[in-house]
Amino acid sequence: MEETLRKLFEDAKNELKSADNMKTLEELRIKYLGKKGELTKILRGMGSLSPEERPIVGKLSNEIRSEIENMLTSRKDDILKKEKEKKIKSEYIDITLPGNRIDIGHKHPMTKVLDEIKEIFLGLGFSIAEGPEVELDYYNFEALNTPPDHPARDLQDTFYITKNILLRTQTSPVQVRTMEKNKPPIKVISPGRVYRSDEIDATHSPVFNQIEGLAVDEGITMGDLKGVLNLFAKRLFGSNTKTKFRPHYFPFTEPSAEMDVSCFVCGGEGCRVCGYSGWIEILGSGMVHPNVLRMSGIDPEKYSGFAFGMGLDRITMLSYGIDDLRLLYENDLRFIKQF
Ligand code: 2NL
Repeated sequence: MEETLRKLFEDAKNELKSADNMKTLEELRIKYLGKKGELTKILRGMGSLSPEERPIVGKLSNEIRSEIENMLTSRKDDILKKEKEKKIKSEYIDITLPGNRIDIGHKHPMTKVLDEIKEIFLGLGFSIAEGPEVELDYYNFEALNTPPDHPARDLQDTFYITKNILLRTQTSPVQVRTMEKNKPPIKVISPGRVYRSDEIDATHSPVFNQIEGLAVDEGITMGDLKGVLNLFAKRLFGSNTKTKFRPHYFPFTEPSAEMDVSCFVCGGEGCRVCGYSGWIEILGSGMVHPNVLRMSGIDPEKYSGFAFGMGLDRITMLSYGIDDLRLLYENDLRFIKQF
């Protein structure tokens, strides 16, 4: 019996040594020391021992029990310590590692160009004026000296809401409202969405963006117009940019001119962007028609002004070499992310 006990002790020692988790350890405790465990099983046979042997076996079994208990405790401490180390290791954060890059958004290419243009005119003392996209026919056409038979008034081109209410086709109405409310000197630019009943293609969209400008004061001349727009072109497209003014017609300005800039891609040599002409048309402009000043309550005998208008979509496309207007409105991230 003594031998059986010693064998049990050896087995227990070996098994305990290789136990490496709490579950196994608990199973071993039950196996050896539990109520139905190995030790109890052996001690049941005590009855058959002689009175001399009994205390010896009793003592031995007690020693074995307390040895196993000690071993269990020390294994338990080891395992807990190891598990804790493992946990600490797995949760360790190296705060010196570079962080995960977060995809932050950025400005739409058209917003970038708009910001640049605003900055240029703000620097020249212009303020920014905004107004409604749903306008009265009066502000969009009538106050702008646009005769009823002018092609711009074609019902086909304009989104009319009622006979007198429409979606603005230009941002001039904002400037008319500015003239009505303010005395000269007036220097404003009016960026904003405008609408035309166009079929969508690579260069047309029923909604697009325009920036207009207006300066009214005593003694404003075509020289001021050219000076301001020259400087604008150099700031936006680079200091080597040359400008060219070609006579044109707008109902709201007289005289009127379109401005071309020397091609900022080829420098005037001729390339695909400028259609091999060396020049790119950028904006329309002119001296504000006396009728327009008068209708907004400004005396054309005392004051004069210049005005201009440009398509933000077109300028953005030219600046970034974008060949399809629809790309600016689809907001496909694969496209937008390139700017
Ligand atoms: C173009 C041409 C232009 C104006 C807009 C304007 C505004 C007032 C009075 C007179 Cl309140 N004129 N605006 C003048 C000339 C041209 O736009 O091609 N736009 C895309």
